[in-house]
Amino acid sequence: MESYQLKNGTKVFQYGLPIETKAVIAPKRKMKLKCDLDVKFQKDGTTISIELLSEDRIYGLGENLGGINKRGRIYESYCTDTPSHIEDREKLYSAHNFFIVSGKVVRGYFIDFPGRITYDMGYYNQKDINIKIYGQNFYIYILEGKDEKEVSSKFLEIIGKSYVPPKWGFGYFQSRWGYRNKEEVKKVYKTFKENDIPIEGIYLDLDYMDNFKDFTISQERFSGFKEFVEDLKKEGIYLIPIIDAGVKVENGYDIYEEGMKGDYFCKDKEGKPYEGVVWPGKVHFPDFMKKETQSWFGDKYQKLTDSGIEGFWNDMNEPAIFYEQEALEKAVEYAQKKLKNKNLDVFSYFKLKDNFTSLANRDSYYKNFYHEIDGKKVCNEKVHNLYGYFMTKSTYEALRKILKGKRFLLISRSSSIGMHRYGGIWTGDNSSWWFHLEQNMKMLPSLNMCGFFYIGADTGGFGGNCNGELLTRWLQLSIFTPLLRNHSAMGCNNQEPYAFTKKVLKNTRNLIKARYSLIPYIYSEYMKSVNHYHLMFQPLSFEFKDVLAKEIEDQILLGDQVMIAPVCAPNYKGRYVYFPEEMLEISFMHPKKMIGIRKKGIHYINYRLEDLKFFIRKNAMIPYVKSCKNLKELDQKNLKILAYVDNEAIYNLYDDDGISYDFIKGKRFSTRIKIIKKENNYEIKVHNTNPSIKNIEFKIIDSENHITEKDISFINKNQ
Ligand code: MIG
Repeated sequence: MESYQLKNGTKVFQYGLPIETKAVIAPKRKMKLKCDLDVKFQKDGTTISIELLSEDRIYGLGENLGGINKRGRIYESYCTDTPSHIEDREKLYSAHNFFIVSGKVVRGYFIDFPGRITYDMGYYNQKDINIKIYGQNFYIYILEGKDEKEVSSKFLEIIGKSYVPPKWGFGYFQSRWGYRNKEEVKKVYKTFKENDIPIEGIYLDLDYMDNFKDFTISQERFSGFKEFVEDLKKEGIYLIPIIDAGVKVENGYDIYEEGMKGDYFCKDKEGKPYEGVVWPGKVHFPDFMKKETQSWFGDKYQKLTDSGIEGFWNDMNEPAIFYEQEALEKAVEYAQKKLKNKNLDVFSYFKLKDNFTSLANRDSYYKNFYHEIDGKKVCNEKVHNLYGYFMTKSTYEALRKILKGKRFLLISRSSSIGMHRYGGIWTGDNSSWWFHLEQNMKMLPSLNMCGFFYIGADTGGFGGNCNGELLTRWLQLSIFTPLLRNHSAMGCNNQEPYAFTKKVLKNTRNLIKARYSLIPYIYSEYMKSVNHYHLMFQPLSFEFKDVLAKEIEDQILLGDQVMIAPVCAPNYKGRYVYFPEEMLEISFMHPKKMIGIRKKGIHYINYRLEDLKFFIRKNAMIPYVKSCKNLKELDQKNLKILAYVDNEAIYNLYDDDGISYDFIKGKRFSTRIKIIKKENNYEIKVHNTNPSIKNIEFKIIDSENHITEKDISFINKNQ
């Protein structure tokens, strides 16, 4: 075993000869270190056990179901296309192998291994974490710190800065699988406009393609694509097309033919391109582990960027496989044999049925194809969790070149740590279930801990039929998530904000407007989190150390200044909220009566469908502006500040041009606001380098509920 230390003190233990995933980018220095982990090698893998004390809590593991506290459940890292996120689902589309155990001491663990890992987080045995790594070559990173914040920060530091979308990526996006043609897409936009609902863009699902072929456009449904893209862009609307991992096997299809000629596809046991079946029928999977494939496939995105496209979503990149030809044939054969002149008993019937229903994403398929890594053949199973990561990395690298210095929107369904530097993720095919709204919230801090910041769930739910109440409640959460997208599956009821009653339309419109008002805060918190390796969404327990705060699972902190507590069940007019400290309750939709201090403790909070509630922490503030129809029209001239100041509050409002990468070189704007409470007044100091801000309107509340209003005007001079 080799061991290393990273600059920030992280310890690294190397077992065997791991595959380099480049999840961590911090350089490592060889150093003799002792590993106190209980690591056991077995024939079929490695097990690690970690003792759990009764007070220990577990955080992290990114995209997974379960609580904010991950204890008491089983999880698996093996990226899979999971259409139904039921309560006991152990794995989803991504593999995020970082977790923190927090009790008397706080420790972070990252297992850098691209194959299957299972975690029993104190499920069978409450006193133990039992991890099984399906291999013997991996790195384990151990991070220590005084608290969860420090440990998660250290981890974010070693895996490198997260992907940053353009500012317009923070707008509202509408999506649906089944907007059949460009007229329908235009109509969606028109309806948003007519109903005065802000919108930034529309996602294009499989419908735009010709026969599910990547980088093609259906001439029947989306002819004149370039003009269509440009027309909408003139209105400020971006189109975001989907790209699938599998390439259709079809003579005459240029991508297929180039892929064959260039030897860019994954191979089967015999060395022929591996064949699976997905949307287009038979497909080959680009071998993203090969440099040549990465740049070949990446460059193909230009076919769409040439039409003015500046954003993509990479789908089915676990990769999802509906079936293998052979497996289907076997199932059919079995059925024919069983059915012929026979009276099926119930067990044979189940077996027959299962033969068909279990065809998708079988473990055996992933043993049947191979990648080429540094000239060596490696079975997919061994590097399974890297597929979506490397697909998205190749998209990112190509788009950086193609779009020159312009930022672009990029999300992927499958990911593992490392991919966070190249794109965001949506959390896959959830359902229009209340429980998934709650899961959405719980997942946010875990995703941040694993480096993913540009995140969001399908608002309203992907599968199933959403109703107006659920959509409204969901938006009350989603307007705080960096990626805000309402998306739904083909075949289910429409769920655009206008698809329900007038009342729902009014409420959802106001919520989306509120999102645009809050952009200064959301963007600022996003960028500061990424730049300074902080979490944007935190469990309460990371900030407050009392017993209750540690157990709160249905409220989280958003940035430095705000706590949110969405309603996640039907029929409620409010809910109980725990205040770990005094906070200012905001009814954002009712500016006149939106203010009230809540004392530390548990309070019942009215939370109507018409409202947007959040809570400003003590000695904190939030910036906002008037709403706009899309981010091109964002007007920050008149910045507003809502503050709760008991003695002194400071806020650094971050901003930049929103489209270039100049922020990396330090081209950023800052508005530093300091409010100090004096005897009967406030002293306000502002240091502003943001030329778009000309005036700041303050509304300051103290713990006695006294409201003070002030106005500060300045034309780009420091105060
Ligand atoms: O097998 O492209 O998660 O967002 O609408 C389903 C159709 C394939 C899965 C994605 C979903 C998308 C859908 N896709």
